[in-house]
Amino acid sequence: MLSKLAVFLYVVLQSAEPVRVLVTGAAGQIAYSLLFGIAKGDVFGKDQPITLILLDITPMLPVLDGVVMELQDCALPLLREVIPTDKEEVAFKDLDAAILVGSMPRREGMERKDLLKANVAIFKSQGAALEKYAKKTVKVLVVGNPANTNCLIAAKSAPSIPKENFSCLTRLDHNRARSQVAMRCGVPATQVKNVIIWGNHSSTQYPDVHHCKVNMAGSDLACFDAVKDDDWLKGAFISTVQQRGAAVIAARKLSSAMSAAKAICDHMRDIWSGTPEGEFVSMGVYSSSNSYGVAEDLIYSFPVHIKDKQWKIVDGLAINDFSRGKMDATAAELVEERDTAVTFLSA
Ligand SMILES: NC(=O)c1ccc[n+]([C@@H]2O[C@H](COP(=O)([O-])OP(=O)(O)OC[C@H]3O[C@@H](n4cnc5c(N)ncnc54)[C@H](O)[C@@H]3O)[C@@H](O)[C@H]2O)c1
Ligand SMILES: *[C@@H]1O[C@H](CO)[C@@H](O)[C@H](O)[C@H]1NC(C)=O
Ligand SMILES: CC(=O)N[C@H]1CO[C@H](CO)[C@@H](O)[C@@H]1O
Repeated sequence: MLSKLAVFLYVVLQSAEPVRVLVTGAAGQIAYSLLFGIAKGDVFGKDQPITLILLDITPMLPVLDGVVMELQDCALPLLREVIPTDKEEVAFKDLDAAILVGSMPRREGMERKDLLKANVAIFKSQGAALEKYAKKTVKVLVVGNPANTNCLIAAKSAPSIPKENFSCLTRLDHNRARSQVAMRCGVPATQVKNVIIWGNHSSTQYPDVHHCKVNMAGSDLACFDAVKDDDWLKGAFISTVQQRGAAVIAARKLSSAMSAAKAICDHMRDIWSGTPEGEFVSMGVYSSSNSYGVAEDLIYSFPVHIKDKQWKIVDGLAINDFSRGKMDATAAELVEERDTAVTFLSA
């Protein structure tokens, strides 16, 4: 009886303890949509209090103050504290989750190599700050581009945090693929499951529907049987998903922000609470065991199941020649980018 009471009290007190969540690039446009989603409980649960830590660069501190005011003005029940800062030692302290959105953007005339070098410097420093200040159980999600390689650099710079605790965002691409199929079939996106994004978050990514199921009129159909247009699935569908980011920029004159924020919430929520039985999602994760013949020591987007805050690559999916070529091409791009990035890491 007494011990049951103790367990009950322990659970109540535990859940009253806020999770400490960092968002970097917090004065930017993705963060503007993202922070509200997190603060209202979409990610860590409807009963979980939150302390939000907002990191941006020094010139953005005045903007960050405006973001803090708006968060306060939302009068949200779960938001216990908001801490704006430009200092890594404040930002990374005792973190439960870190969402790294800020990165160096491409400027007019900037060489690709120089851009990569600037990002390696940022993610090396933030990785070292995770190592030094965050909890060892911290879950790190990298969004800032080049997301896969930035994530790898952060993980390498935080050797005492398990590499499995680092992931990068390809959920936006995953959601785009899911929605394209759903619209084609005239069903809600929730009736489409198990699309896969393989590889880099770039136009070489491979949106794969060979294992995707569409629920129509009460039964699960293979995607190819539901869509009944193989040419579209092997052609325009793939290029639409690959080019979607560019299409949004062309139309909006700004990059995807609302949909990116939604995808970040989906990704971190699934890490926290798991994926439904029989379903998988796409995440950029550390490739360590040659799964699906992908080179080791990359952050590569795979299909994963998540349970008890652990992800596992879904294994045993059949890969045909069409898929193989596309999976290898996006891996080759990441190998090349990694090999350049690590030369900057040791510099
Ligand atoms: N992986 C994905 O699916 C995906 C999707 C959309 C956007 N992105 C990427 O997300 C990033 C953010 O996009 P956005 O639209 O919010 O950009 P944004 O320019 O509106 O905001 C970025 C913010 O990051 C800040 N920042 C820059 N360097 C920083 C540093 N070292 N520490 C902390 N903050 C820093 C900037 O000051 C700015 O406030 C971009 O790199 C974008 O390419 C990734
Ligand atoms: C991988 O994808 C990122 C994000 O779109 C991009 O910035 C990077 O250039 C890509 N890598 C290569 C080597 O093309
Ligand atoms: C997502 C994930 O793999 N989380 C792991 C992070 O590291 C701790 C150990 O420090 C594990 O217990 C988590 O499962």
